[in-house]
Amino acid sequence: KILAQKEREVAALKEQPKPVVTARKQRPSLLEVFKSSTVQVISEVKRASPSKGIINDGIDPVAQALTYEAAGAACISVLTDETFFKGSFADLQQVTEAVAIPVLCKEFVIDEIQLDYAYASGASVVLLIVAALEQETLARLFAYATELGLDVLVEVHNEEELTRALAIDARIIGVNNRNLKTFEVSLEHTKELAAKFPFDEGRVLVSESGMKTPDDAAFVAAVGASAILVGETLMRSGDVTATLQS
Ligand code: IGP
Repeated sequence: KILAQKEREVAALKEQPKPVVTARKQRPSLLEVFKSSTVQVISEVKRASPSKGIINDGIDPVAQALTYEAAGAACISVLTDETFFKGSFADLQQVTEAVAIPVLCKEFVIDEIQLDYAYASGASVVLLIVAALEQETLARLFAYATELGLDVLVEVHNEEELTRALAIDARIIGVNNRNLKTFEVSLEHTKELAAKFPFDEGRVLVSESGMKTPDDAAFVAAVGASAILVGETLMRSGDVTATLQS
């Protein structure tokens, strides 16, 4: 359903004039940031999701992002999908203007035009979901994002997808603990794929979704994750700074 919606959005974006790129800030590269010995946090601005409905649509994305940054987040992730996640490229633009750390455009990318919008909105990182793309398209979008100077987080959920991510030489690979088809969540996915992960090649593993407690973070860090991607737990927290720092 999401991908069908994306096809329509891409067709509409192609009718528009190309987005204007204004001055872009220099931001640290994710690989640089992830060299730290402590587990890094990619903190997400996420108002809603298909699996959870409304999570928190009362917050101001900029205020939330500034809190994340001040609390020590390594990167801010901003959902830009409107239909299913209540995000927007306007949210992304406002957040990139407000913070200095890397910003990830969280989108279901199926076409270069969406990468143009991510770039024009000031993002320094984009997501490519292996499960959503044919291998040839994945390779083409990865090359295009890299050409733009963007970092690419390549998302996988099983061993076959990990093999496909390695085939395009992805260096930053996210294991989504949530199955996007069934919404089932288990941190065991990170553990299983970490066992097959070529850490020795300088690639970094990001554990995505379902992180609720410091123990969860410690569990994935212990199997080799350099970073975790956290949305819901931070969006629902009454004390975002304390939750992030725990
Ligand atoms: C965050 P959570 O369970 O902490 O809210 O998950 C993030 O991993 C999740 O939003 C996500 C996602 C995605 C959303 C991971 N991959 C792809 C949309 C598309």
